[in-house]
Amino acid sequence: MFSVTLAVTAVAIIGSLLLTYQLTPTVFADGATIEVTTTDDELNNDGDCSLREAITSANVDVSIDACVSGSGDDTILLQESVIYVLTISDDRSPEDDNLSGDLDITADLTIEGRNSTIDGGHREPNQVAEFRRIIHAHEADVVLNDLTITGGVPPRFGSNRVGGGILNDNGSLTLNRSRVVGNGSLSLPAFDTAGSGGGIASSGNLTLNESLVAFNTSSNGDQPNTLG
Ligand SMILES: [Ca+2]
Ligand SMILES: [Ca+2]
Ligand SMILES: [Ca+2]
Ligand SMILES: [Ca+2]
Repeated sequence: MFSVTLAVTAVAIIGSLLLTYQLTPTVFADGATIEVTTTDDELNNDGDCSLREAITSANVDVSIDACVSGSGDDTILLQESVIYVLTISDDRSPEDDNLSGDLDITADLTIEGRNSTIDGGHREPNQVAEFRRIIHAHEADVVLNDLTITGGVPPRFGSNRVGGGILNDNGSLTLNRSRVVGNGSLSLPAFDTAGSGGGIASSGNLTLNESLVAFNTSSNGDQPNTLG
């Protein structure tokens, strides 16, 4: 009698496990689509989703402000044909946590630009821009589609003083139908700036499809692993 009860109980437990397994959907981290809803450069909690907030959501797979939480290899969807002007400066203390200055991408990410522009505000060759590089990719696979990167200059301080528009730091960067124009990498002796890679500096894989890297300024001439 005891053994029969045990067997019945064991079957019931296994049946319960099977039922639980079948009813619980398997969740794969196959990427979220994070929709940007404001052109403001901000990292706050005012009920919208800025580009900077979306990138942090994708980097760490949590929900920032009203952004959808990232989940693995994410896609950020920009608004169509608008300009995102970066305004949070890190002029004197460049950082890599996407808190200020350049937009730091630390996980695999696609940005659907929808013909929009990210603008760092840098205009004249000799202007010491208050705002810095546009995109800093850290050992990540990054794909930029239908996006324009303009008005960026590298930080004047810190170790990565190259790449005015984009710095691809040991990752894989692909540009499709995108433009990197009007960025600058200046030689500023007082600040010991390297001054190369006006458009893009890349220490990883770089692929350009139907894309333009032009009209960028570099006072240091062409250097290895730099474009524009
Ligand atoms: Ca916000
Ligand atoms: Ca992610
Ligand atoms: Ca950075
Ligand atoms: Ca930054």
